Parts: sequence; C-alpha cells; structure tokens
Amino acid sequence: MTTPNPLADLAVEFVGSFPDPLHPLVPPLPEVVFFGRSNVGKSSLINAVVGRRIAKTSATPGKTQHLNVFRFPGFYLIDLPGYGYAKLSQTERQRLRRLVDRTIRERQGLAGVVWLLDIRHPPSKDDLAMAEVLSASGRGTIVALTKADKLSRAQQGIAHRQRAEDLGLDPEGLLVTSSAKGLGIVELALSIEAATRATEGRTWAG
Ligand SMILES: Nc1nc2c(ncn2[C@@H]2O[C@H](COP(=O)(O)OP(=O)(O)OP(=O)(O)O)[C@@H](O)[C@H]2O)c(=O)[nH]1
Ligand SMILES: [Mg+2]
Repeated sequence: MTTPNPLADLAVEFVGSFPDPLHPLVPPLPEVVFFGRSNVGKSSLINAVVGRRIAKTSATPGKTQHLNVFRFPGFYLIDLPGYGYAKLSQTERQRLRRLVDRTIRERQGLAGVVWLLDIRHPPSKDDLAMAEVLSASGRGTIVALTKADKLSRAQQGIAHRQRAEDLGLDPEGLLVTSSAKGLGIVELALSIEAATRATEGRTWAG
C-alpha cells in the first residue's frame, strides 16, 4: 500500500509518433509496449502508471494510430494503436493489425509487453489471435485486466478467475487494474521497472 510508484517521479519526454513498426529508437534502450483491443484503456493505463497525462485518451475508439513513444531515463514506453475496432474499414483494420503484429514479433528492443484485456469481457477473436502472436514471440508479458472499477469487489474476484481460465493462465499472472481508481497501478509500475532492468526480456515474470 505504501510502496511509492517508481515511475511517477521520472523525467519523461515524448519522442514521437511513428507509422513504421520497426522505427529505430536512438539511443537503443529497453522498450515496453502497451497493447490490446481498441478502447480497452491502453493510453489511460499508461497515464496512470506514469502518474501524469502523457498519452492521448478518448471515448472514441481508434484514437491512437501510430507507435507513440515516450522516453524515460533508461527505457522507452510505447503506446500502440488498438486492434479489432469493428467500425474501421477492412483495409485500415488490416493495417493496424499488421503494425501491432510486427511490433510484437520483430522489434529488437522489446523488453516486455503489457497486454490489456477488459476485465468484464471474455477475450474476443482478435484477442485470442493476438494471444497466439504473443506466445509465439516468447516475449515476457504481463496481462493487465482493465476497468475493474466498473465491477464490485466481489465481481472483480470472479471475473479475475474467469479471465485466467479463458486464457489458460494462473490468476497470479493477471493484474487487476483501474486507471480511474488507481488499482494495481504501483504493481504494474514495479513490473515495468523490473522488465526494463532485466538483461533479457524472457526473464520478466511480472
Ligand atoms: N471506468 C473506467 N474507464 C476507463 C478506464 N480506463 C479507460 N477508460 C475509458 O475507456 C475509454 C478508452 O480509453 P483509452 O485509454 O483512450 O483506450 P485505448 O485503449 O488507448 O484506445 P485506442 O487508442 O482507441 O485503442 C475512455 O473513455 C476512458 O476514459 C478505467 O480504468 N475505468
Ligand atoms: Mg490509445
């Protein structure tokens, strides 16, 4: 409870917004990406975890279109566009899907992935497809269940176990979060810090 957020006091700089999933960052530093379905709360969770508004959020899905990169001392955080937004054209959906896919599969500097799922809903088809991309990539991943404030405490516990079961994971590997209420935020910040300090992405256990 009293553990301070290790990311809240760090200097941060917006590096840029890049359409190329393999855009090289200079200097090379460990990178952590936030990734998940459109509107799941990626940008909000980034803001919560760094303790200030750096990423643009919106009630309209599809706000984030490129890799938005933020530099901290010793690492980068990357806000990715959401996948699976049904109202986009097929072409646009494919473009975003490819951008996200390639980021996860091919970025050399990725030290960890924060994968977001809405705690209230079973994984969508797109989520399950992305779960395969993630597992094939072997990237160290932390699963953040978002918008927990929309459920009561009791419902959170039930949904937490259900989402773990949906994914075939131990509930311990899933972090219950709420950007709105600050739930799970310090834990997530500590995991991110650990990932960026680990010498190999694969050692990140969350
Ligand atoms: N109640 C509640 N609402 C949230 C929470 N996090 C995000 N939201 C809302 O969900 C909507 C989408 O949030 P964003 O953070 O912009 O979502 P995103 O995943 O970055 O969306 P895209 O970039 O469009 O893919 C906004 O209306 C937020 O206010 C949360 O913890 N609790
Ligand atoms: Mg966003």
